[in-house]
Amino acid sequence: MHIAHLSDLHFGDPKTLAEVERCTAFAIDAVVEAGAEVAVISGDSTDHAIDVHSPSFVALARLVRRLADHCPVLMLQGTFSHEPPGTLDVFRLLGGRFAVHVADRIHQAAWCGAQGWVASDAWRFDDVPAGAQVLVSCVPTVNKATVAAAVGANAAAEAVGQQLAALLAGFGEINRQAATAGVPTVGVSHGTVSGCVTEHGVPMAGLDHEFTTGSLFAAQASAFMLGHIHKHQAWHQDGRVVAYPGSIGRLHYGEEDAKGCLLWDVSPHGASFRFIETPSRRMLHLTFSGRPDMGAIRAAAADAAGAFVRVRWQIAEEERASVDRDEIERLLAGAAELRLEGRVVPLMRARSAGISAVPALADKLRRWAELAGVEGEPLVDRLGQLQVPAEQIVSGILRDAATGVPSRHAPHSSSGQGIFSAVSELPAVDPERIRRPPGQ
Ligand SMILES: [Mn+2]
Repeated sequence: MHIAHLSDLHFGDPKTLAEVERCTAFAIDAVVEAGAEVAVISGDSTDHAIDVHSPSFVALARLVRRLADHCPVLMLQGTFSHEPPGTLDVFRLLGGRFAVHVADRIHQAAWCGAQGWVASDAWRFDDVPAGAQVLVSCVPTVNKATVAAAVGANAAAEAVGQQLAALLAGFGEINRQAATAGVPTVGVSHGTVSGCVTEHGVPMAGLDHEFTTGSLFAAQASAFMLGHIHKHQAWHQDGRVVAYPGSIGRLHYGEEDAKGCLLWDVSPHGASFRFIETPSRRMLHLTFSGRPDMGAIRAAAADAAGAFVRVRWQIAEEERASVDRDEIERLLAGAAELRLEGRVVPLMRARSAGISAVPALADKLRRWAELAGVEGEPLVDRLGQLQVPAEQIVSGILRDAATGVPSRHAPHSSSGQGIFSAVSELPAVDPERIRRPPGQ
């Protein structure tokens, strides 16, 4: 049986509507063309709660309807923050040549041709329904809060994994029965497989994820169709396959891989799939650890036409003015979107190498001045003046004020001048530097 598998459509954000609509429409055209017999959307059809009058909602409904006019559709509940519970209810009413089955509880569903979708009352069927053409075990997003209420917040994540493993293994028997009867078996869920890699290349290790590949394969379904992780990836075992198609469109900078959907070929004893790439937008990110390299930007400009481009740089405070934003904008004028993200590193971040090895405070100051490129001796002189007892400084100031004649009241001053005259000689100092001394 040929089954189309789309996931993580994320309709809702007006800024990405054009992207997700174009990619979803392309994917549906492709799977219709390829003769998909059933379609599965494995969660996160929406990005957040959306109003029914929003263009995103209408676009999604129109596309799901188009799919339902071609073949039976199964929509699974995804992450609650993306798809608030109840979001999918309306799709049951959508109509179309074939029914849309909404899977928002743990159960099994079978596509039975003329009888349409048949769902189990309990978490599984006792027997494979008569006329079943495919048996689908549905495990929508698990509400960790419910589990936490039962076992405590600290244990909730691991408990979810353990309970899901027991549940999945529980589907094994009926799936074996179906296979024996010649019915293809499918699992559909939304969550993280321990050891998978996110769209940003981060491996998801640890035990606090919903699934392991072992627990998924234990369900004995020929194909396990997953959603949640936006990077396409798959695992194989004895002809059985677990896979994420990844998100249908490119939603964020840094997502390098091709985007698309899967067209599965599922038999009672095994599965394979073909990845169908969608025309996701090109996103180009240029990152510089210092000043933007105009040569590199010029070289990238040829490729930037029509792409979404982000240029990031990191620059010291005093070099801030040396970045020619206008020139960057001019070079990348052909981009569909241009984001310039300059990060100014405050002076306070500068480390003074070797300063900790110098014992005397005056020498530390000299070393700092040397590294910071400022003249140090006048500062060392003032430091000496500040190191006398405060009373002595105050009485000196009061004496000066009374006589109107500055006197030498700072005994360590090598310049032989008083505080007032010394201060008047100080170079203009950026108040920021006074408030945020180096090393803090
Ligand atoms: Mn998602």
